[in-house]
Amino acid sequence: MSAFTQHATDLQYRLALFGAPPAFAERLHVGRPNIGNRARLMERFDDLLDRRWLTNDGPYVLELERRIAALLGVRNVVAMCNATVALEIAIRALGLTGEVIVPSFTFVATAHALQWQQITPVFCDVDRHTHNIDPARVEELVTPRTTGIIGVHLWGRPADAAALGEIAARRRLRLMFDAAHAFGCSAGGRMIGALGDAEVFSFHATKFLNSGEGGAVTTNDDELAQRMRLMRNFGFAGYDEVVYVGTNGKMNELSAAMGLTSLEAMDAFIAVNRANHAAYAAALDGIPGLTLLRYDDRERSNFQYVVVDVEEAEAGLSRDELQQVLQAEQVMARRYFHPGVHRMEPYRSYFPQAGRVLPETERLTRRVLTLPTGTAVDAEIIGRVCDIIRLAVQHAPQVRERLRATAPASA
Ligand code: T4K
Repeated sequence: MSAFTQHATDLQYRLALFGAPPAFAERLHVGRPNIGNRARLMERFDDLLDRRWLTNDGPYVLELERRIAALLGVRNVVAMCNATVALEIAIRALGLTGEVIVPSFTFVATAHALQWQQITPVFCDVDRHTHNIDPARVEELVTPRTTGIIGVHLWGRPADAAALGEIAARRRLRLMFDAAHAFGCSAGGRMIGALGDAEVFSFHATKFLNSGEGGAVTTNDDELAQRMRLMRNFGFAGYDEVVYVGTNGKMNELSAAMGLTSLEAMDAFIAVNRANHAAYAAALDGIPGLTLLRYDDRERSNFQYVVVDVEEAEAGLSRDELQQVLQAEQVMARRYFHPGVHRMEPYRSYFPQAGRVLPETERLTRRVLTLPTGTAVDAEIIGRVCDIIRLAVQHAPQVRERLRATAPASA
């Protein structure tokens, strides 16, 4: 048998792309929810069913708000049905209009929450290393129509609140943060939650703190909090007195019960995520072209995202090729946040040239791959995921050839 045939035979037994059985019998997801103490959750469900109080500022919602406020060291926590509605309400309560500066390297909801209210998101480039909005690029985007800036703490790593705060104060803009990823994380040693005028957290099933669906706005501004409380409840100030245009942004009791249970397991979730991150760091070490995004040791982090940067020239495979290899093995690695919000509708029609001023965003959306973590994953699984990656990179030319040969004709 020639060396080449031997090679091909090996891969045939080792990678699903070449016909081997997938490494995992079931799909391994990036966003597998962490549950916490199931018995305690069931107790809470029983209790709320017994009391027949299911929503509208129920005791579990109030308890969740109180406990989050204490943990984050912020005066007000306004729980909501999800972070997208929380963003919309915070944006409206802050009086934002016209144009608001946001990164494009984020989940689409950050921009949609503005556009939904006829406010134009003006996309700002991000920093190559932090992946967060680049304060040096913000000021050139300010126009007479600009009313605010929304920073995103991407992957739970804090945006530069000091630099953004300085610009906002000087240009008389409101500043808020999309902190959807950042529950339990700190900035400059203080828990994220009291930065800018308001911060918005997500408690979606895939998030670090999970209430099924849910979110919250946190702020030290009591008046703003009061406005948001009214807005999330149709604007009702009493049984039949409405003082604002409002919506229904309330969190229900089942979600709050889940959120409280999740909150109680927070330290355990962090320990698992941290260990998973360390296992990835060890297992990916030395694979050419792959760099694991690190969390700052001086800050508190939830380690909820395992983010890998793929340098195609060194790995011999592009991020997309690596994703295809992994998906064949049932590892559902994700391309967050590809292709960038500016390349999604309606923004790509509104601003077809936006990519020209977003070179770092465009670069990252081609390189970043997010891998599975959380309580559904352990060091053994991570070892197997990384073995697949290592093997694929070692045999990059054959893998690339195989991918090309098996690609659908239209691709
Ligand atoms: N701002 C930022 C920066 C955000 O990242 C997000 C949300 C928001 C604002 C808005 O927050 P919310 O309004 O959602 O509270 C997911 C989440 O749906 C979304 O919440 C999240 N960001 C985003 C980063 O990821 P998708 O469409 O990419 O994935 P999804 O929901 O299909 O879940 C990923 C995988 O997780 C699934 O393929 C399977 C697995 N999964 C998912 C769910 C829901 C499970 O195993 N169990 C589950 O219950 O958006």
